[in-house]
Amino acid sequence: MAGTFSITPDFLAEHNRALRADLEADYAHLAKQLARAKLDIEELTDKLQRFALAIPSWGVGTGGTRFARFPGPGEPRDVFEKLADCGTIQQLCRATPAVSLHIPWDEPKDAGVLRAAAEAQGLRFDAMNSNTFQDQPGQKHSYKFGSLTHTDAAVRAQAIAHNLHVIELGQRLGSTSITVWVGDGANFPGQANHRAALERYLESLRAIYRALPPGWVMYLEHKLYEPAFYATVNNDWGTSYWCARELGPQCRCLVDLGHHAPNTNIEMIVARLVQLGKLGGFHFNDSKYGDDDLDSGSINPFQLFLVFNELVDAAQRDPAFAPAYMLDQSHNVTDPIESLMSSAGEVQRAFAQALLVDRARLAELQQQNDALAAHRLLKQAFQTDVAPVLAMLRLRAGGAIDPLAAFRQSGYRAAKASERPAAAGHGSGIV
Ligand code: AFD
Ligand code: MN
Ligand code: MN
Repeated sequence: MAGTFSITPDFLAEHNRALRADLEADYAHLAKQLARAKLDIEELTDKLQRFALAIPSWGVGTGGTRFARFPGPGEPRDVFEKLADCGTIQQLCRATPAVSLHIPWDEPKDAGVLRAAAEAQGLRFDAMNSNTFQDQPGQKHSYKFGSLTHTDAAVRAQAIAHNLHVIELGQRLGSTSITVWVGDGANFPGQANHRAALERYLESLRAIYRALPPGWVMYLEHKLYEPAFYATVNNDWGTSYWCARELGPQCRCLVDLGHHAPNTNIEMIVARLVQLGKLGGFHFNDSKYGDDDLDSGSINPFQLFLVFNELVDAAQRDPAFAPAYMLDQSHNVTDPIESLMSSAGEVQRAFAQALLVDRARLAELQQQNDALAAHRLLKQAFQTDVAPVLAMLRLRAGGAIDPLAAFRQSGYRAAKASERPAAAGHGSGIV
């Protein structure tokens, strides 16, 4: 169960007292700057207030690579300790009120107890994640050669049954969606029949889709490669779109920023999926070479901005447009809580900057084919320092003006290190 240390409201108030005057001055300055462009800072702050990002339960532990994992002190050892860390992130950042669970890693003994523990932390459960990319103790069939697409119907049935269990558990936890990502694919040309594997994938997905309760959404997460290095069954957005369309209205596509070839124009994929009515949600992270799972905004913040530029455009055309936002990162060399807080801020920042784009003016410039002026318009929004808005949001919502500094000063990690002596064998490895 969760330990006893938690950051107190008094500590937070003290932290904020020291930074408040500077923040107010910066906020007032930005308000003037934005007013010159006919933008109301309070309107911007209000729109951002409604932005929510889910934390992946597996993100609060140290990740790892195929080579090694270097655990940090005080890592959570079970789902309750993960919730405590997620609650702390939300306490300081006020942008992450939801947690995305991975089953069976987070399988609870009693769903009601887990749900109550989340509520006590001010958290709700976002998308449930099924796991058929590794074998679980005691399972009858191995996923070594695939799960939902396996050549043996008995293996497929086992993988389908797992997904049905995850949906049923999610219902008891108050979740309303499931994300299906499988590692199924091939390492050798000739190993698999590409068409037959995709047919089996769709057939298995149909069985899961039929079990979706009303109001639930199933997200399909495509991935170019890894763990299969020659071919992956759901390898790109086109395949993902086709499957989602075949399945029906309760199925949509999820875009993980790391699951594309280098230099792919991801914002265009986002625009296409929006246009086709199948954009479901995101896994935010950043990458340099592949599925690196680096911290959001650490490598290519402009790309993140351009993704949000499409999302803001979509929301303007359709006010009901509401994709699910989640972080999906692997923290190998940082304190995971710090990385998740910093990344939540980066995603919020990209959204805030995208909200600054004068869309009517942009449309005019596009109509006139004024390429440079149109580009400058986007750049101006991207280069605006919106940090005071993000900090003010946190302050007003009861969070920390500077979450990282507050976290470091609070002694949270040291307290958890003594409350949570390391448990052997925990951890998710590559995420
Ligand atoms: C994978 C995918 C997917 C999955 C996760 C598991 O991004 O989101 O749930 O990692 O760790 O690469
Ligand atoms: Mn992902
Ligand atoms: Mn990934």
